[in-house]
Amino acid sequence: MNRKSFLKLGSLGLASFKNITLGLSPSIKPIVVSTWDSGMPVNAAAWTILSVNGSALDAVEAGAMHIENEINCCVGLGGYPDRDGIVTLDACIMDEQSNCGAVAGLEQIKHPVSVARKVMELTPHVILVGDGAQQFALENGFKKEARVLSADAEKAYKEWLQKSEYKPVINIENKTQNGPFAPNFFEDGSANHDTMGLVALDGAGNLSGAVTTSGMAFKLHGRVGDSPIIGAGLFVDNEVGAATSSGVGEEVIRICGTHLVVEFMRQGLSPSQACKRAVERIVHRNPAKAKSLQVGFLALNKKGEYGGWAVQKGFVFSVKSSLENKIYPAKYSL
Ligand code: SD4
Repeated sequence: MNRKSFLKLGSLGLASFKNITLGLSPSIKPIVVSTWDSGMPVNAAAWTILSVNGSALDAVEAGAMHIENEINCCVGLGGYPDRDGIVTLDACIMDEQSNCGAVAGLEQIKHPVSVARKVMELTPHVILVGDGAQQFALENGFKKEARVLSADAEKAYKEWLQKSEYKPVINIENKTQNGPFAPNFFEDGSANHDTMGLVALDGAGNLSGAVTTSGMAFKLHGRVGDSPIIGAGLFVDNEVGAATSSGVGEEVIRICGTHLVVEFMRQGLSPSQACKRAVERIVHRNPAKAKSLQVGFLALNKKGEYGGWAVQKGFVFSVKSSLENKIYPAKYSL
């Protein structure tokens, strides 16, 4: 190591130390942040690419694919079905040049995030839905998987069918656990989140993001949430930062949530303050309703600083860089 790079490393370390003592996230690259504690293995998959100078785009796709592979997880084909017992998947991806692609209501395809990337790279469009998305996937070499529910999903669906109560409440860890509708909980009380959103900053200083989900459990067939919608579930602006969301997608769509977070960062707010302001927009619109819903935002800026904020207690996010590999609880408004 020559003197110049040693000094650079020293000042970086010092800046990080200063930030940590001030309670701010350190400024560093590469870095990947993702929603929930299930983001830890996702970040590890993304890190295999970021740590060898790979692109943020490849890293976020690898991270999302990792969790889509987990058949007993909540996100991909192992996720909970819609009201009719069919698993439909939503995903999107966005790169540093504002290229983006998405799929919604995709059935029987294991890696919706990769189909979304193909939509971005091979078509002049941004979103493909339903049968058209599946047709496009098959034409591009993706395999059609059998239509089977994972053991967890089948059990939960059978239980839900007993009442067939259409009362989607998601991600409120402290409130739904004993409530009438708690699709995100296993018997042992552990959470089963159905969305993975991740954003990354690579060594070259470029940002990208991806989201993949089976959507809200037992949703109406055809319902699309925020996750595949650019500006709602994911937004990347390479000059400013990137953001992703989890929670009740309808609330995020109504305020163009992640676009709003990025715009707040553009105005100079830190990632966590930007997320807070977007959450406040949801709460302010309807404070009574906000008490019974959860939305969490997670943001990363161009400097590698990150932060999250949620409507309620319970939203956590995972961070991986050369400085740390950790899960953080997000602060919350209510
Ligand atoms: C949706 N935002 O479909 C997703 C659900 C989610 O963890 O985030 N679940 O509305």
